[in-house]
Amino acid sequence: MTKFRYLDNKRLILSVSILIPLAIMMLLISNLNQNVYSHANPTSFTPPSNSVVGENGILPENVVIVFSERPEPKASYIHVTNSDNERVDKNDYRVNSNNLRESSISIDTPKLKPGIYTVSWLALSRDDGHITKGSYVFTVSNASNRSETGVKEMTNNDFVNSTVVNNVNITYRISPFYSGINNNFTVSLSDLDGKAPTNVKTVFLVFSNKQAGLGPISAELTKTGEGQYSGSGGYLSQPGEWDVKMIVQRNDAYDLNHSFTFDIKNPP
Ligand SMILES: [Cu+2]
Repeated sequence: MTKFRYLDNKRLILSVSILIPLAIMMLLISNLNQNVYSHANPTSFTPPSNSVVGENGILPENVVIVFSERPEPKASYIHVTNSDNERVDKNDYRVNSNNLRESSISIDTPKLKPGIYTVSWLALSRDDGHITKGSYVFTVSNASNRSETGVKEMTNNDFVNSTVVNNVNITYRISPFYSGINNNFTVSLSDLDGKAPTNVKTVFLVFSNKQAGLGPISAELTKTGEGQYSGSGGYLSQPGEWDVKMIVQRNDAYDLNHSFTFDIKNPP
């Protein structure tokens, strides 16, 4: 009995002495992988984010997304939806056998009427097992609706709100504030003494519509004046409730973060 126990202990000590360094090594390797690859992030979109297609009569037949890591085809997806949240893709998600980081889906092109389309994607990385997701929008136009007939006659329906975050006044406006069309987004920043802050690097708006399963859709605004940041796009591609996160990145200061929610309707 004692002899067996002695042997067991010896075996235990031996296995621990091998397993612990092995576990530490594996931990180090997995950390290293994370630092080098950091999830399956998209590196390119076709059609590109916020692009206008169809003006020359040519419609995109596929949506192609290239990632920084290999998406697992059984668990990853791309969905393309119109502004009524109807799928306009052919549900044939695949990964390119010649480039395992490139995934695509076919578009049912007869369904591509002029309007705003949302591409929503999810990628389970085969390289580190992490899930990433997001959305972006593109516009289908044609020669006849190029001037977006009807927009000018729309009644003024702007969404305007103000807040103070870390002693910075923030006023934000969405115009004309209808879903499924291009909206203008403006953010105005001022200190409590009314001056424009000089340490602002970038202003981002990140849009999500949980009911429709859209987002996060990220939009970087452009500086258009002292303390003025704006951009335009079809980010609010569908009606309903949207959550928006505003992130103001600053030099030598923490980000300013502000979240807001609203309900948006289709144009009348
Ligand atoms: Cu990762």
